[in-house]
Amino acid sequence: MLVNDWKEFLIPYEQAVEELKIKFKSMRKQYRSKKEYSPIEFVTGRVKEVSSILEKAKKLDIPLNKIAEEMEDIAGIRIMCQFVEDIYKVVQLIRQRDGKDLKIVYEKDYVKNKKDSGYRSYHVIIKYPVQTADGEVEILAEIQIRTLAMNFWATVEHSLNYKYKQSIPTEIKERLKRAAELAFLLDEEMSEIKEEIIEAQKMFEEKSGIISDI
Ligand code: 0O2
Repeated sequence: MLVNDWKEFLIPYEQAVEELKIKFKSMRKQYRSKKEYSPIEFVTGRVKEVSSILEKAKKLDIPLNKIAEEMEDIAGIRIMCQFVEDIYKVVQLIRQRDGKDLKIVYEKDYVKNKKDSGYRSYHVIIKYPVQTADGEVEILAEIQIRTLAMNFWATVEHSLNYKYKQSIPTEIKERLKRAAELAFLLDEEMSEIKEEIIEAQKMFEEKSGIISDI
């Protein structure tokens, strides 16, 4: 595919990422304007780089003409939560939209079933309709839902994988696995005092009059 063909191919994915980011950010806003606790802390999104698409296609043996059908994470949304329980609340919020503005294809719970690397996150693969100048296009997108601690770990591990070209030395790998367990322990400890934390955050926001539009 030529550069311009890729640009055109990625347009609906870019649109989907922007729309989904707005939708989840606005859920957070709605909770906050009702002065309710939001299970969504913050939202990010990205369209996969062409070089990463090609690398993954090669790794998974996906022919170029099957990329749109078979590659699930060209459009990716990440939702960060404060507590592990919030992840499942967000999953519920997504399930409530199933058959409305999106369709759930399948879910992967890497929170309860961590990957060998130590990776934890909840993935929901969706089909999302995008209105384009040429009519409606349905694209696949991946929503990753994780705690702040899981996100810290995954970001660090992702950079190390990049540095070591997917072959992290065994000792660092072991340390990362331990770090993943410690991050999960942190999440569990925080959950134990969740109510205290939420109350303190509420008091702090009221005192300082913070109105966030994130
Ligand atoms: P990027 O750069 O984030 O886009 P697999 O075949 O099991 O390796 P698969 O089938 O593509 O992976 O699906 P899976 O397991 O749902 O993983 C998709 C995405 O989840 C990855 O995208 C990562 O974003 C994230 N992920 C999965 N496993 C790990 C892990 O061990 N460490 C980190 N840091 N992230 C992970 P990409 O395409 O790998 O990368």
